[in-house]
Parts: sequence; structure tokens; C-alpha cells
Amino acid sequence: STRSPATAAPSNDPPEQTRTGMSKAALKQAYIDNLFYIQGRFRDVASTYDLYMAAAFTARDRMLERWVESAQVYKTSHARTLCYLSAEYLLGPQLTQNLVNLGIAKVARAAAEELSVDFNAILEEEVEPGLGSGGLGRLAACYLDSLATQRIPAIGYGIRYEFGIFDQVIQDGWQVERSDNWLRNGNPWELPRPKISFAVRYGGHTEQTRDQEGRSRVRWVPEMVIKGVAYDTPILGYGVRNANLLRLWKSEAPESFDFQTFNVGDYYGAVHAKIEAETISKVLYPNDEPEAGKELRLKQQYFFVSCSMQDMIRLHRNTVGPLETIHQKFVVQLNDTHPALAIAELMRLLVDEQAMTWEQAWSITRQTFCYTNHTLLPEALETWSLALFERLLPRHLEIIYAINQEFLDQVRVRFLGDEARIARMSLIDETHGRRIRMAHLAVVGSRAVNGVAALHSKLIKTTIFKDFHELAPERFHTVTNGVTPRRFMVVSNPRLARLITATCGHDRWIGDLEYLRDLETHADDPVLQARWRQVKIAAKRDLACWLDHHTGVPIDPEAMFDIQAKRLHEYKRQHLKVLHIIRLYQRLKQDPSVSMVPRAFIFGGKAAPGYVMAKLMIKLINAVGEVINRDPQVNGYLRVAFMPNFNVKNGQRLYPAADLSEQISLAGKEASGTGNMKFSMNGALTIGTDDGANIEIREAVGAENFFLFGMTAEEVQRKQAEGYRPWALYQGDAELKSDIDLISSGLFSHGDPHLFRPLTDHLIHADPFMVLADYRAYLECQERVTEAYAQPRRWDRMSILNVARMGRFSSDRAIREYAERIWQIEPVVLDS
Ligand code: NBG
Repeated sequence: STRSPATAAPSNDPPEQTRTGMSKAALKQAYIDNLFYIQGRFRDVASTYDLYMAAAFTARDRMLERWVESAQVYKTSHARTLCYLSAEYLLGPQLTQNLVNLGIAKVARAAAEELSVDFNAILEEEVEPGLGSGGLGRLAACYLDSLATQRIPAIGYGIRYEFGIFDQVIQDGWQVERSDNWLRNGNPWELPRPKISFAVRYGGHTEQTRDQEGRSRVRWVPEMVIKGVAYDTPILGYGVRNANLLRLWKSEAPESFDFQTFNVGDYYGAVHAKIEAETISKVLYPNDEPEAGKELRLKQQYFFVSCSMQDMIRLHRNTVGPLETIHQKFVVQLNDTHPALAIAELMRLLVDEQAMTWEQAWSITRQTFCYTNHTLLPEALETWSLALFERLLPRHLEIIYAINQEFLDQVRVRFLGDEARIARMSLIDETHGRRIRMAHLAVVGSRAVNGVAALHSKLIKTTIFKDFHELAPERFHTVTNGVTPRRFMVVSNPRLARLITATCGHDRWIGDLEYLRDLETHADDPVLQARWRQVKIAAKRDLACWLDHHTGVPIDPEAMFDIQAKRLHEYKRQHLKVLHIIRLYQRLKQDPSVSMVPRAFIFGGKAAPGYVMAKLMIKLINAVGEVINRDPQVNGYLRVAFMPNFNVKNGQRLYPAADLSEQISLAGKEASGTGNMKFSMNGALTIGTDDGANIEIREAVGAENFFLFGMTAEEVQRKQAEGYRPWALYQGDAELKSDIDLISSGLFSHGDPHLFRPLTDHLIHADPFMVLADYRAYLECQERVTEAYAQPRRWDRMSILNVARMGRFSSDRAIREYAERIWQIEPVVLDS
């Protein structure tokens, strides 16, 4: 038997399995062992942190077994493999998720409890890797889960930021950012791979040379060389033995960091160079921060893309061999344009370093890449100033010029003499002081381009990529986003998961969400409805308790929980929600006897640190909340709370507790939305515009189970073309006017009429996201919500049907669509 530092009940597993056995006895023994050998602690003196680490390592040992097995099978079967390139992965806490995917969530909890370990306290201890800012990064994390679950061999490549998305605290109603030092206690889920590292070069110049055969070649003489080191995190699938790899790169100074490479004796200069190298993977830039002057961000993008492409070539060499077939072995998916430089980098590696001809390299590259667009907002479309780009990546600029020339020549032949079109399609924007258009590079270098919801995919073909669509319509696809039901149902809402399993008589829905349909026939069953309501109220009680503790706002769990949680952005229109709250407030003040369904308005979300208007919106929400929550005349009916630091962990507290999900972006602006899916899967009803995936959710759940309001994307376009005049709307609607005027009166700002003026003035005079145009429709729709909520049985039925019909919004479905229609990758089954 094993040397055992402490006694647990003897294991039933054979001795060789004590390290990875799944029985309760084996888990207990492993837990005690890990506490001893990894944390150097015995039970009595172990802190919650020690207990968490021991639990994490106990899970990890079991994951590694599957991971190594997967790697072996993938290697020997020469499986076609996906490389998912993303600057962001918003993973969320790992422990429960991994236990669920190992299939030992229950037994592990029981084992911990037998050791008198408070499992919930351990979970609270876990710090989440916030390596993303919002939907895009979270989507990448959901896709990792589903890639493994769908048995698609995949590597996720990204950056191991030392500081993830900032932690948000609310002070005096304002957002204050705190750095997110998520690695300070160590990260039990990652394995450093110091031997997997690549040199990454920056700056300098290029030289024309000739190789032995006399062919002309380009040599890049960089000014700075750093190195990227791999840190691997295993990603388990659910209900399968497959495990995939998330490989994140950390930047370091190269080994040759010594006094030779720098001026002899310049010790401080050498240290400075080391710091500069380490800075590259230091901090995440939220993707809604403006690019201007973000030289470091361009360095980051190139850094991870270069390491990843070099790694891909290395893996191909190790397994398959001839470079000419690399596009048969690998397909690279670009998660937005942040990794689009990979196209130029692969060209450089093939042509300059592997001596391939340009034609062959381009043919391989064009067959390797696929690109997903995630936004139509012009300010979010990445461009880099040519001057900056040239200074940092002189060779890549030449490559981009060459790609552009070849491409534009094709366009010229196809559309004779249409020079305006050439200018529009060029990879270089000459109209705003020469800039490189990353989206154009991504489209030109990819064989498939897709949007993330039906409407969005239609819009990219008619707006930003119209010319490209006319040139090559067959390249455009659509894949509607999805989210993983493991994390967003099983992990975050165990009560609901249990009820669904009991009602359906199986838990197949966890691995195939279409099985939720089995709930449909029970939608009118009063017994299920009663239980459904109990599950919801229990989640609401948990959230109310958390909010009371963290914000001091007491909330009645019986109230309708009306939640808007997402990044703060004008296009998402949190201020439209605020106008609704103010309207209800005024109605109650004017007539205290008016009948009203009690509502708790709960917000959550971070604003980009430099986005002044978004930060003012946070202040406004809190300011309105302060007045309402303090006013005994209304606070039995209305409560407003702002959940600080909305991240994956806190999101998991919100989704189960929502009655109403607010998805109120201006039509045409929200590419898809994924929070909309998470809420609906947890039984919230949606009030939403005709935007993004809302449209498909409404189709799926049935129009009668969805609260639709507002203009369509077409109406928005038409109104904007006609000339939109918010001032007239403001003047023409007495209630709207008085709601806005109440903000500017100073009521919510201790008498200061100036504080919110930038916001109210902007609404009245510009209103780019047409809050005023949708205000009336929104209020009317909210009346319908109130009416429905007042009929509990009707509401329960709608809620059950929402969940029952959400199968389509599993990320498993999305990944299957990518695999079949875009990647042409087959699942690899591991049998044992
Ligand atoms: C976001 C969109 C969301 C969408 C996610 C995931 C960016 C650039 N885009 O609507 O705003 O759900 O991507 O596709 O973050």
C-alpha cells in the first residue's frame, strides 16, 4: 500500500489506482496525500487555501490521466486538429467544472465532507482566471468545453496575462478599478512547459539576400528578441474521455540575456531589457478599449500569434512531417481580428524560415485560416497605424503589402476600373492617415468567414464586408453562438439541474441539450410548477443574501428579479433600463396607491476604464438606487442593486436567480449576446429587442414566451437615414421628458445639476443608440411583463418552456456546426 501521511478509510481501489481512483475512499486518501505532499500540511492546521489546493490537485491528477491518453491517441491517429486562436479566455472557476466533467462532483463533495471540509468555503477560496473582458472571451471558454465534449482534437492558444481583467469595486457609486493579481497564490491548474518556448522578434529592419541556389530571400534583422514559454491547462470534455489543451504563452527574456548582447558591463540596461520582455504578457487590455497608441497591445497580439504558429509547425514536424501538408493536419480559427496577424506570420515562417515559395505558402495559408467576426461597431474594428506597425513588424508590413497587391490585382480584373472599390477593399486604409485594416487581412487570408448570429451574419455581408461578399459569397457562413450547459446549468444551478433530471427521468440533457424537450409535456403540471418556483426562489434567496452582504441593499426574494448583467456600453442601453426605473418611481410618487408588482432591479457589469460615459452610467444606476432604496414610500415596491465585479463566478450567482433578463441593445448592434442564452436556460424570461441571438431565442421558445419590443434593425437604418431627431421625441413625450429632467434636476446627485449632464445632453441631442426612440415601446412591453408575472402559473409555464426549448443554444451545437461546415474535422473517439 502507499505510504500514507494520515489515515483515511482504506481504499477499495487496487494500489496502482490510489492516485487516480474515483471511489470516495480513493478520493479521501488522495486528498489527504495532496494536502501533505503538495501543501505540506496536515488536516488540523490546513487553511482554507491549503484545502482548496489539495482539492484542485486531487482533481488535476485525474484530469492528467485523460489528458495524456487523449494526446497519445490524437498523435498516433494523425487526427486533424483545430488551433483556436484567441486573445481572451474567460475561464471562470475551475474546480467544480472539472469535477462535473470528471463525473465525480457528488462523490468528491461527500469525500470532503467526511473529512470535515467545508466544500462551499473551498469554492469561495478559488480565484478565477479573468483572462477576458466579456462575451468574446467567455465564448472562447465555452467553446473549449464543447470542443472536448464533442471529441474534436483542439488546442486553444492565447496569452497567460499576469493581470487579467481588473476587479471592480464601487466607491461612492463610481467604478474603481483594482488590479487582478490572480496568480498570487499560484495556479494549480496549469503545467509550466519551460522547454516549449519560442523566440519572438520585434523591430529592426529587413535585408535582401540570396540563398545557395541563388534565389532572393529576405532576412529580418530584429532589434529585440524575447521568448514565449508555454503554460498548459487541461480541458476536459463532459461524458467522454477526451481532454484538450489550452496553451497560454508567457513572455520572458531569452536565455542569452547576458552582458554580451548588451553593452558590456551595462547591467542595468540588461535588466531593463528583461523587464521589457516580461511586460508583454503582463496585462489584459479589455477589447473595448480604444486602440490608440496601444503599442503594447500590438506587441501582445504578435507575441502569442508567433509562438502559436511556431508551435503548430513544430507539432506538425513531430507527427506528420512534410510542411506542405500542414493545412491538412491543422485548421486555425481566428477569434475576431486580434490574432489576424497569424496570417502574415505563417507566411513569414513558411517563406523566410522554411524557404517555401510564396505561391505555395499562400495557398497553404489561405486553406488554413478561418475567421469569426464579433462586432459591427466601427470603433471596435481594429486598425493599426502604419507607422507603428512598420516600426514593430517591418517584415510583416512587407508581407501584408504583397498580399494586398496580389489581392487588389484580382479585384481590378474582376471589377474593371472600379477604383473606389479598390480603395474600400484595400488592406490599407488611406483615408484616416494610413492604417492597416485587420478585418480585411482576416477576410483575405481565410477560407471561411462567419458571423455569430443569423442577423449579424446577414449584416456583415451587407455592411462591413459587402465588397468581399460580392467577390466571394461562398466564403461567408453563419454559426450562432452557444454556451455550455455544464457551467451555466449544472455547475451554477444544481437545484434546477436536479429538478430537470428528476422530471425528465434522465440526465442525458447535460451532454445533449436537445433532450430538455422532455420538459415540454410537463409545462402545465402544477406539481412541477410548484417545484420550479421553489428552485427559483431558493436561488433568489441566495443572491439576495449575497447582495445584502456585499452592497447593503436588502432585497425581498419574493420580488421580481429584473436583471441586466453585461459590459457597460451605450449600445447595450443600461440607461434605457434606468429610465424605466425612474418612470416607475415617479408613478409611485405621484400615486402611492397605484398597484405594482414589486421588482428588484439588479445590474452588473464593468466599464472600460477609459470609457467615461459608461462609467457615468454606473454612477447613475447607483445614484438612482440610493434615492429609491432610501425612500420608504417606494422601497417596498422598488429596489435597485449594482452587483460589484461581475465576472464568471458572480455571473453564476445571477443567472439562476433571474426572473426577467434584459437584452435591450439597439437592433443591429449586439452581434449575438450570450448572456441572453444563460438567463433563458435558467428559466428567466427575456425582454429583448429584435437583435443578435434574441431573434433566434424568440423563434425557439415561441413568440408568446418572449417579450419583444422596439425597432427592427431595418427600421433603425431607415430612421437614421431620414435623420434622427431625439430632441423632438424628448419634447413630444411628457413622461420621457420628465424622466430625463429628473436626472438633470439633481435629485440623484445631491442637488448637483451638472453631474449627469453629459449623459442627459447626449441623449437629448445625439442619442446615437436611439434610447429615446425605443423608450415608449419598452415601457409598454414592461407592462406586459408585469401582467404576466402577476399570473404565477402562466409565468411558470413560460419559464419551463423557455428552458425546454433552449437546446439549440448549447455550445455543443455550435461546435458541431463549426466542425462540419467550416473546419471539416471529425471527432476522435477514445474507448476505454
Ligand atoms: C462580442 C459581441 C457579443 C457576442 C460576443 C461573442 C466583441 C468584439 N464582440 O454580442 O459584442 O455575443 O462577441 O460572439 O467582444
